[in-house]
Amino acid sequence: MREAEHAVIPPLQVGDALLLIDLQNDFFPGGALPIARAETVVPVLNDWIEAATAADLPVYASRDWHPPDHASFINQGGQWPRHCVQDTFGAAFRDDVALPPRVIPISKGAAFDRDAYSAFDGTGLASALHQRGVRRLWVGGLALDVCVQATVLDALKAGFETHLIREGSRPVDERDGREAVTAMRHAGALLEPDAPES
Ligand code: VGL
Ligand code: ZN
Repeated sequence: MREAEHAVIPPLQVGDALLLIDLQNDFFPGGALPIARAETVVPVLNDWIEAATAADLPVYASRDWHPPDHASFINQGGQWPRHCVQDTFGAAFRDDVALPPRVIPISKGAAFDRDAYSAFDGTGLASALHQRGVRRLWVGGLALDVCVQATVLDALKAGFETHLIREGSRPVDERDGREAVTAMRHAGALLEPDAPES
């Protein structure tokens, strides 16, 4: 039997942090806004969680955290099916993601009247990271072309060296996903592992 493959993880150091985006039931197959092959990110990100925890580095996990009649829902004139409603199963972190006991959750999209794709949007995350001395961020999760993209672009704007964990993210739409990777690279994001321009 072939041994399970593990993510290749570069040496991590003080000042690094892992930022996991929206690993919530609703974004996995069977959920309200399912992303194709989302389950493939779980073993990859679990390896990263293990490495970050072993190096005593902080792990942040954002969650889409919408009120029941959120402005982003189709029935409210928005673009998305009802998803990640606060305190529902769909909004819970997927239980095979090995979040450490000291995970730092970040709730976003909780305002009734506006959406927030980025984990930095309205959360105070940039100052929290700066205060903690974080300089380099590794970002993975869902969805590559929506909340991961918005988060990575904001992280770069906030001055962090920002790495996208490519195998730890999946898009809503494949083509949008490729465009998102290009846009992130052009904005200065580094790819982990590095890959030639597509
Ligand atoms: C997301 C669509 C709507 C995401 C959140 O987490 O990427 N996508 N809300
Ligand atoms: Zn949402």
